[in-house]
Amino acid sequence: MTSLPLFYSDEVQDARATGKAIVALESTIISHGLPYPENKETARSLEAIIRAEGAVPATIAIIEGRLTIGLSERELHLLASGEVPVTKVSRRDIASVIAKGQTGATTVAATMIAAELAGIAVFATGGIGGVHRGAQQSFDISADLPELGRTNVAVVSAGPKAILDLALTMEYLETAGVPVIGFQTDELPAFWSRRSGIPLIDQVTTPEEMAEIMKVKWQAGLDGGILVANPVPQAHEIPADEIATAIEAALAAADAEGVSGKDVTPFVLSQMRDLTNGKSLITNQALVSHNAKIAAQIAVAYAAQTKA
Ligand code: PSU
Ligand code: MN
Repeated sequence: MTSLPLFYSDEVQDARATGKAIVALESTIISHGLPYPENKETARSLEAIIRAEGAVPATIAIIEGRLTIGLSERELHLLASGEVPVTKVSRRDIASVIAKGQTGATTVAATMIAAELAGIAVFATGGIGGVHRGAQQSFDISADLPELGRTNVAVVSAGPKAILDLALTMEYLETAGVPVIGFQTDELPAFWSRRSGIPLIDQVTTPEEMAEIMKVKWQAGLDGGILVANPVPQAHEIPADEIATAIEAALAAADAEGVSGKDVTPFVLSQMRDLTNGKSLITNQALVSHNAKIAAQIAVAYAAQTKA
């Protein structure tokens, strides 16, 4: 058993006590993925979407050294506004940020760790990190991937971010034993786009089917996460050929400025907003909202199927 202390909001604490479905939300997307004030509005609206489906949202972050599950208005503002320095926290950074009493926003990897500790089985995000283009040289592979290989949480996302090498990301996930399951799709979605050209061999059409796979996997002791691949709704998608030029320009800018390490993803996402005149931001918000909705439905189904 771990002794890493968790600090719950009243709403999440109550949901735990009564066995209600809970959906984890990450906070890097708030602090480093979206601009202020859209980030704060998106964070609150994701929580509302989850409640409307009959589940309870648990946004996760490290607030002044406390690993916090469910954020207050003040805590959310702290992360969104940039009034205090907010560290981007992946698995590597958790211990240090807690030990120093700092405030940090959790990535997919760090949010998965906290969610598993809190007994939360479903987590909604935008797009996971993955194998970067040119990783053969740079070695840039997101810590989200090994985490999916070891931590028991189902992550609902619109695929890996399209700035990545999607084919190599799929190879990594296969090696790590991570099921990648299309939610009502037979193709890997590519974040802003519904299609990537990469077929998925595994798919479900309902939240109940998804919950059944989670149950079988974890009851069998097959540890590790599940990637639920949920495409952005048609009305908000930017087709792959339309966004390809912007992606290449954004990656070239990162290269030219020598951006590396954990700064790459936030830098490229903000370049994308400028290069698409804000269109990528609207799509990003739409896809996260849709993921939150499907994640809540899966969490409700999973809670019903695993009730003692
Ligand atoms: N999804 C989004 N926007 C984001 C992210 C995901 O729509 O900003 C964040 C997640 O927190 C993810 C992180 O874990 O980007 C990946 O960062 P890196 O490539 O450095 O591992
Ligand atoms: Mn990286």
